[in-house]
Amino acid sequence: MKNLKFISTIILLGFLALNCELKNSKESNSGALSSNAADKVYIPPGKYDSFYAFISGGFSGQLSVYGLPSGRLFKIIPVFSVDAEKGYGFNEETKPLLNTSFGQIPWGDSHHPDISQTNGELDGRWVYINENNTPRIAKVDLSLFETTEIIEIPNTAGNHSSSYVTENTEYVIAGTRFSIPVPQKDMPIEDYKGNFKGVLSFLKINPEDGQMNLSFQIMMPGFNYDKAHPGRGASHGWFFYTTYNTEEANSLLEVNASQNDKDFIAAVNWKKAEEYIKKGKFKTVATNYAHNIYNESEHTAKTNWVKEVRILDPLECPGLVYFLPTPKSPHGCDVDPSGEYIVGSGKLSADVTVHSFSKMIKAIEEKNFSGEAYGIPILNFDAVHAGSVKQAGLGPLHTEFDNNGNAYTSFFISSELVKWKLGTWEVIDRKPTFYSVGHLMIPGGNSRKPFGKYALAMNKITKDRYLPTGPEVTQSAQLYDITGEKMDLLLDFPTVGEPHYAAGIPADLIKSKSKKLFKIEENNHKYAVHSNEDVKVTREGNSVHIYMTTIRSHFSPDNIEGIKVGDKVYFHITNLEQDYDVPHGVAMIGANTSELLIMPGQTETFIWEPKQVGVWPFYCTDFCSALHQEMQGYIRVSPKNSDIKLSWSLDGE
Ligand code: K7E
Ligand code: CUA
Repeated sequence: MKNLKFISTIILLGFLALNCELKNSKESNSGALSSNAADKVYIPPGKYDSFYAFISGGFSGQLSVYGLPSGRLFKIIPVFSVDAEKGYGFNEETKPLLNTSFGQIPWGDSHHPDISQTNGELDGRWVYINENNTPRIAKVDLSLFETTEIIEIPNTAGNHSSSYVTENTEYVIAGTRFSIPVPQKDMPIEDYKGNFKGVLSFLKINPEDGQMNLSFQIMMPGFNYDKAHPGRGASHGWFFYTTYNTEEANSLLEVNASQNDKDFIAAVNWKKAEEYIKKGKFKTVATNYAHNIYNESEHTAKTNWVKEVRILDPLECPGLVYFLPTPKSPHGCDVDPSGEYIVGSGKLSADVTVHSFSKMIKAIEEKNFSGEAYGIPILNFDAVHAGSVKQAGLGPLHTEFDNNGNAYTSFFISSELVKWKLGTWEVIDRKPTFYSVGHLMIPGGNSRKPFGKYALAMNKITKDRYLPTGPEVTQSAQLYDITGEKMDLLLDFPTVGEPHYAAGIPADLIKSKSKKLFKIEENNHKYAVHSNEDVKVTREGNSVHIYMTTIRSHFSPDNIEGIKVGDKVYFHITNLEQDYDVPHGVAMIGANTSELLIMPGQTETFIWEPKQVGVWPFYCTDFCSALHQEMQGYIRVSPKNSDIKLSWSLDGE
């Protein structure tokens, strides 16, 4: 019966959603653009946008960089997926970044970028982003706009409640969406309940270089930990996580994990966790995970294998974790700029539930509990509940905040953004999205100081919005002006992959720090060549190392002989240019890898294994000068048993 009732609710929600979409598209196919919308997003040629937006690629595994308000795409930063355009994951230098305990993984699912903070404000140094499928977190350096570190998260699966930073970037957190046996073992799936665990991870950040180190984990009950946000201001020192499947179902979750009227927001006191760690209240557990770090001076990444992790058990650490009852399979878990309000968006509820941090502290002091789950106290709902936004829409997912005490919630099913007031919970405005919005983003929205101005809705479905492109169509983002009482739709643009969260920041906070080139004298790559005098080709057995340089518009050397079938030929190429925006590329016929795209002052390597006798060309792939088409060379490949000596030349020298 219960199930039937649930299924009919779902069908009804689906029907309403369809209705809303139809209504939306009838209302106005342009999305009711106000007449001066074009002015507000038009950036004249040669002028800069005022914001950067870092938009996750979801199943593309990457992070794309857009300008706002124009919606212009500047760069796709490869993070968890290989990218042949840039040689990422193909060249020898970046391959180790994709190492995991499962081997080298060429793809990932990236969801939540978050920019580092100082005193609760964005400082624009690094972006952290999670990988959901093979649990990892990456650090992107915002002086390079490149991935410089990826750490694997052990004992977890579906790293979704991740990767948000605390207000002084003390920690970046990770959390498991799927509970699993910890440590992994062979056991019946039907024994899930009580035996599977959900592990939350705290990565300590080095304030100098942003480097992550897995400091400790917390062993939680076997729920699904969906989203998370840090406390700030008064609630700094806490982290909040939505949970669903508190039923601990292991099959047909769409029904079986939707039975409980309320799931929980888990409140974790990480300052208390630090005390317990100091007191030695942890267990050291054997593990094995990859920690991959890119060294900027060596232009090369290296993998460290870590063998241990410290785990805290809430049962032995009183005061570490509390549960706040929250209806109904909540997804988003968002904290307002003051740190007082914790917003839980029940996917299957029409209301948005808001908890109060100060009430939570009082309830803890008064031991105002309604029960416990696996020894973790459940706080009384009425004792922590601040208020609810009533009947605000269907399928609330995520909430962001402006700098005027307003909140903005995305509603997936009813396809809209809803603006409401913190404290009074009244709805102020609603605007349709086209269609089925997931996350939304306000620059600085996850900080003490949001910049307001714009909200960016990221939509899952575009259907009739663009020219059709076969069965697969683009996802989209929509930009709203939020400076007035009512939101104003300004712009609609396609995204790369499926965007989940995005992070926005005023351009002024990072643009002057953006690096222009690598100084050649600081290049400590093992195979770097600092001038054309030092180029050479060496042989060790059947490995041949070519120390090659590029400068407009030639390779040095450009003719090489004495290579044999069965050799393993390493092209180590140093770009000697010391000018901004002069990369050179290189591609070798028949190489089973991508091109290299080498920035000024940088060294990169690919491997070519010649299989056929002959004379084979290589060339520059980046149109670097008027004589780019002249930038080429030949390699002579002789039979395996040939005694032709290794030689190389440029212009016969
Ligand atoms: Cu809602 Cu992965 Cu943050 Cu997508 S998640 S929408
Ligand atoms: Cu170098 Cu084209």
